[in-house]
Amino acid sequence: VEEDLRMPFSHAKIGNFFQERPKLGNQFLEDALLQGYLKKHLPPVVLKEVSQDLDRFSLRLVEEIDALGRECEMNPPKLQQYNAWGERVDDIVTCAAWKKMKELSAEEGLVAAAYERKYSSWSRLIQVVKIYLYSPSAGLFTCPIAMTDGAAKVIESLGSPTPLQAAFRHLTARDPSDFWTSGQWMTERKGGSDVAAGTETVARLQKDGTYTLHGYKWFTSATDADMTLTLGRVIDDQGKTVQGTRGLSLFYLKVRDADGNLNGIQVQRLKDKLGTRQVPTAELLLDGVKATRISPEGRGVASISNMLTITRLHNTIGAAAGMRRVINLGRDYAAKRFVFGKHLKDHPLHIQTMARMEVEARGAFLILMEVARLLGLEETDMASEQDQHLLRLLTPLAKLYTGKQAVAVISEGLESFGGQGYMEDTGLPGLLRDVQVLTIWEGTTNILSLDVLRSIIKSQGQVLATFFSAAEAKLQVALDVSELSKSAERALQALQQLKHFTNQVGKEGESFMELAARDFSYSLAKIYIGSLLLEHAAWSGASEADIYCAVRWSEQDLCPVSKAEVDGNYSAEAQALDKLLVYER
Ligand code: UCC
Ligand code: FAD
Repeated sequence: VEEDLRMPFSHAKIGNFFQERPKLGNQFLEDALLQGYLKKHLPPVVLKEVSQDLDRFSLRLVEEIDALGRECEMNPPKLQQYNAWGERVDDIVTCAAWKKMKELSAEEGLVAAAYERKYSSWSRLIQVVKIYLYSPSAGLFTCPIAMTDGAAKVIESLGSPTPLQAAFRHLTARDPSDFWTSGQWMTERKGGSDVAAGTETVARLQKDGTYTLHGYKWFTSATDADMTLTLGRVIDDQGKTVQGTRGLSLFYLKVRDADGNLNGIQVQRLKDKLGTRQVPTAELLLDGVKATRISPEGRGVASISNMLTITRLHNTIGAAAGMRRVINLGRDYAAKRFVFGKHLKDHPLHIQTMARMEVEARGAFLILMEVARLLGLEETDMASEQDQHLLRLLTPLAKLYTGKQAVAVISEGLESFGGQGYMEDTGLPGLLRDVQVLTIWEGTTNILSLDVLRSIIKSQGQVLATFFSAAEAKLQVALDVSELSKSAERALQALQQLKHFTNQVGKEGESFMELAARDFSYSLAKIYIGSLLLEHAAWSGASEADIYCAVRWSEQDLCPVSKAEVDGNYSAEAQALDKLLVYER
């Protein structure tokens, strides 16, 4: 024994110190802002019932679901194209944990809760909170959940016509044996952003009024789905189609027939991806797929936009939840890791770094709640015209802003574990791999910045006017609280700068606003999140941390578009110089 103590690294020994690992705790109970938000907004009876469910579900996450998520990561799907006898089968083989995720998603009502409307206008927000807790443990099953939710929304908004009633029942089922997931097939080789120019798929009318689809879908995620919504161009007897967005219609199809055979679909290959490896994402040849047209001819994009609203909200959930998870694990680790004579949590510089991450994560959470709250109002016919305008604007805004910030925060989060943050078997690198996609799918940052402009232009400025009055009303509340008044004033100044900027726009050339779109969207997001943080901090039940967070947020440049304009970033000259800079050889 004595010799062992003297020589800890001899023979088979590998030293006596083993770092205690970060532990996943009850994510509901550990989330002060989430608890505060629910307390502030939900009626007490609803709060009590919902809190019990979220507490129970969070325990299930720790005890069961988190390990399943890890299993999905370790056992990515495979494509079995041929069977032993050489027949083409195109089976997408997923692991048992992925299948279990489907079952428990139904059991927990992760889609159903939004459509049962048990809690009236709060139903949507409560569903979103549950998925927010689930997301980082879900092994990316949140991807099919998002599309399933989006498909249910499209069907509901079409008034659940007869051929779709059964599909709606399956998408919103709580019985795992009845539950269906949906895909969302929009992207073709020529374009995922420019869907109008990129869609080559044609739809041929059949005698019975259905269609057959012929085309090639370049990205289809969670392709093990039961059904999908997709876009195609109706082709007439002369073989002619209408080009552009006016030629696109929306179709519904089942992926397999009653015997389990693929419905005119060939799975060409599975994508080899940076992240989201848990999700089967495939290239599909549509070779006479039987489908039903569910939008008027030429209204495909407008009709699928309801799906985009939902999936973009889910993207925001993924971003906010990923940030929260890495911080919660990081702060547990900081209480365990001992360096330079004290725990990491006692090194002020380390905690400053984490506090900055926390500010971003809290901002993302509040804008997520705001979109969910507004959507809940809209879905229960309780939304005013202003609420609807705000929902249209904040949906792309929240997606583009939080997606981008989540990449930065989660990257910083990995660093907070030092070398261990880079080690696959800690499970941490997957968080970073998976977050990168949030800026790309469901519309890239630039495309969504242009969508923000589209929403403003289409409403003839009403969307923007609503934004100004909503942000201002929130800031006025904070103005009356002494600890917050200076920050509220700063945010009001930023709002004034933004107003000034938008008043100038009319005088500028055509490309000016296009060049300003991203900075403009960031300014809207920063100001609105600031107003949400300040409003929350002004609540009588707010904590000292809530107040500090709101103050910190307001210290940043909340209106970057103004400074960039003064610097001439959006001029025709800058446009030419940007090109010169990028292409200099
Ligand atoms: O990427 C995918 C991933 C699947 C996985 C899901 C996971 C979710 C998160 C999970 C978290 C862990 S699926 C593919 C997603 N693809 C996109 O997002 C496409 C990106 N591109 C765009 O968004 C473009 O802006 C397009 C495709 C919408 C532009 O198309 P058009 O045809 O050029 O657009 P138009 O002409 O501007 O719009 C046509 C109509 C107009 O209505 P009308 O005709 O009444 O004036 C628009 O107002 O569609 C309406 N519209 C919208 N309405 C267009 N966008 C919207 C919108 N966002 N909301 C409401
Ligand atoms: P492009 O449009 O070629 O964009 C390239 C770059 O150009 C981007 O930075 C973009 O911001 C920029 N850009 C494009 N147009 C403009 C403009 N007008 N102004 C300024 N900048 C511009 N699609 C589906 O339909 N279903 C799915 O299930 C699905 N799953 C996916 C899963 C994964 C893992 C990934 C990575 C993608 C998936 N996609 C899916 C596709 C995804 O939606 C598209 O890749 C995305 O919308 C971008 O389209 P694109 O690839 O054609 O890029």
